[in-house]
Amino acid sequence: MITLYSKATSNGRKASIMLEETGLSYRVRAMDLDAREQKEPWFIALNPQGRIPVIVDDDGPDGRSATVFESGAILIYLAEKSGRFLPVDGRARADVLKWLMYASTHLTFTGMQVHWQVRLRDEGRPHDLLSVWQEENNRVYGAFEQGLADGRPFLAGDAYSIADIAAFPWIHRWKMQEITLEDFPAVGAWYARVGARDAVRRGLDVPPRGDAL
Ligand SMILES: N[C@@H](CCC(=O)N[C@@H](CS)C(=O)NCC(=O)O)C(=O)O
Repeated sequence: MITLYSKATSNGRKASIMLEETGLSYRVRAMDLDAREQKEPWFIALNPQGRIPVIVDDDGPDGRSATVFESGAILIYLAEKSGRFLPVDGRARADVLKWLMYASTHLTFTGMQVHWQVRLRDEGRPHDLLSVWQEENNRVYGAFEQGLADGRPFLAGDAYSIADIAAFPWIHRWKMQEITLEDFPAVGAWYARVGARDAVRRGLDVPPRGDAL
């Protein structure tokens, strides 16, 4: 059995969408980030950086329990465990990994900066870097637009992959990021295509969040 320690945030949702997509059996331990459960010693023992998501797989690759943190690493681990959404070799694997890394680094980091700056603004606190990060975020959306502009249905080509799962939860927050989605038509079409998947819709609400965001 896999235990997912998470909250339905953009990073947490990468893991929950993947678990829903693969059909692997899992249970959820909802984390109260406001109560700072993620900084308690028992959780730091699972992830030294004290952040969600984390999975613990009782049935790891060598038959022993395996703990995995970092959402991108979780996606690769679950892809290899299930044999789905990551080609085993060659060009197809390289195409998935390059977009997975781009989504896991630039998109994720830039999205987090915008999120924090918006939060500061909404709390009436200084948010001097909001426009800087929003500009960078637009640049990142531009890279996704360029990648999808040849009409491919998914980031790595014809097949849905963990690259799409890594990117979707952050692009799902485009309104909060104050992105004009019409400026990125290929991204908009991709977003609708991925968002229509049943497993994606289910995974967005794990653990139950109670709103559509
Ligand atoms: N690079 C990490 C980022 C994880 C992350 O920032 N998680 C956030 C929620 S989206 C978190 O746990 N925040 C609580 C905290 O920083 O204390 C990943 O991709 O898993």
